[in-house]
Amino acid sequence: MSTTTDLRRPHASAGPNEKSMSTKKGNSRLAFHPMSAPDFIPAPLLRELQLSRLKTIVARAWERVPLYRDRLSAHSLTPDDVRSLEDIARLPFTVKTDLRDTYPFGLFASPMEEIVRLHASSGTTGKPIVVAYTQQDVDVWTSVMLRSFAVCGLHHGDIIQNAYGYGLFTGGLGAHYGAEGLGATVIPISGGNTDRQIMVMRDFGVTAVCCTPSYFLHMIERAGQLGIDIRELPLRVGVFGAEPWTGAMRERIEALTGIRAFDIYGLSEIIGPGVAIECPCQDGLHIFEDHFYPEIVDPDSGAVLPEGEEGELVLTTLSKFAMPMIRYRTRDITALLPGPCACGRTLRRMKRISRRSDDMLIIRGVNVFPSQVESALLDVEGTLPHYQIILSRTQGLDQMEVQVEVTSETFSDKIGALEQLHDQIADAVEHVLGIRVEVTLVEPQTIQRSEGKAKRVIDRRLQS
Ligand code: DLL
Repeated sequence: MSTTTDLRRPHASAGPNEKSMSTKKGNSRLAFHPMSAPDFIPAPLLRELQLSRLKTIVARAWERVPLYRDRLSAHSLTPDDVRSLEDIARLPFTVKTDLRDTYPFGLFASPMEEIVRLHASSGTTGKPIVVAYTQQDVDVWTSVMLRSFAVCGLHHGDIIQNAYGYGLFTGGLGAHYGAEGLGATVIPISGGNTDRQIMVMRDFGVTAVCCTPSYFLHMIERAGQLGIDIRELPLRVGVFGAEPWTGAMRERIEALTGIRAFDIYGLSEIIGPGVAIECPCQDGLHIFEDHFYPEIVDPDSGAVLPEGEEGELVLTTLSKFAMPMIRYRTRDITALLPGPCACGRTLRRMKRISRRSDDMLIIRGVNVFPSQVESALLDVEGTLPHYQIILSRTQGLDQMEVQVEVTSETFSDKIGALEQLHDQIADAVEHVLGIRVEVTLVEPQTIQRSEGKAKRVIDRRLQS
């Protein structure tokens, strides 16, 4: 198949809804980047490309990684059993503990001389997981990040403040290479030192910022304290990800700053950021399916679910050489959205990820996700969406407390107003969760700010 020629010829223009790229801060230029051509690849061609890449990657994993060979053999499979894309459902899953059990290099399919980069992601417990890249893998990563930025309407001439952490975390370097590949000007500021972030944003004429949504919220707040209104700055795009955030949080961010806020998704095991990105239609995230094959499975049975149904995202890397991942269980809950997107991209979309299957808290028998609390809080005026969930256990019974920061104006109001706000929040949370939980209003600036992924839950149940 002559994919190269086809992939490089854009056969569709940026879709009709892309005019919605105009923000209060003016229009984005919609130059088409040639690297974005695969975003518009016709579905039959894409399926052909995926199958040929899948065959190659399964054969590579079989030949070079004992864990994959053993697992396929245990299912009486060989790479020759992959004859169609549907056959992927016959392959065994890979899970996070496989990376831990083979720590540090047991899943590598390339010799160290061919590996040009290692990243690692620390879990809450135990050893980190280590991921590897050949030069070709880094190039693929750069290309999907470049395409992600292009989808957000960024191009050369943009000044991108990259406040994702640089280091073992994939966010910093992933975004960095993609932005440079695009020809934009990158400011590799990394996370932290919020006052300096705001000074740079203002003084350098930054047009786009990359960081976690919770950190951007903190920047907005700090800018306000420093007397800087982000609406007055040239900033027009935010590329936010690495943690769950709700649609309501996006609306709040956009309303406070006048920028367009895009959701970007990825995970170290698959490549880092750049697995999927929202387009200006803001109706789901397009998955870069030419490199990552998505399935949705029932988190309990592992059965593949039909399009539109919510379940656990399973991803297979189609082009990763150093560390192929076959049917990796992400634990992230989403659904593949049916139908084409108005933007004209043919890449399938997934719903934004609001939760992980392992984020679920069970409080007095009721399933609770932190994102449900966030959406309830965003419905109530007078709070900042800075919150934390504290779990404890009294006499064997689980207790959940939601600590919520109120705005300084509300805090200085009369006691009566605070009581009213407290009851409003308690009602809103009860409405969403179905159980009454303790709500505590706390003074502005009391909940610790994150410079990366926010820590929403403090679980003291085992200490109580
Ligand atoms: O967080 C990679 C990344 C960096 C993505 C910068 C986006 C931007 P990990 O540290 O391995 O990698 O964490 C991956 O973070 O399985 C999700 O649970 C969560 N996550 C990442 N992006 C999103 C998002 C990076 N947009 C884990 N929405 C994933 C919700 C997200 N959760």
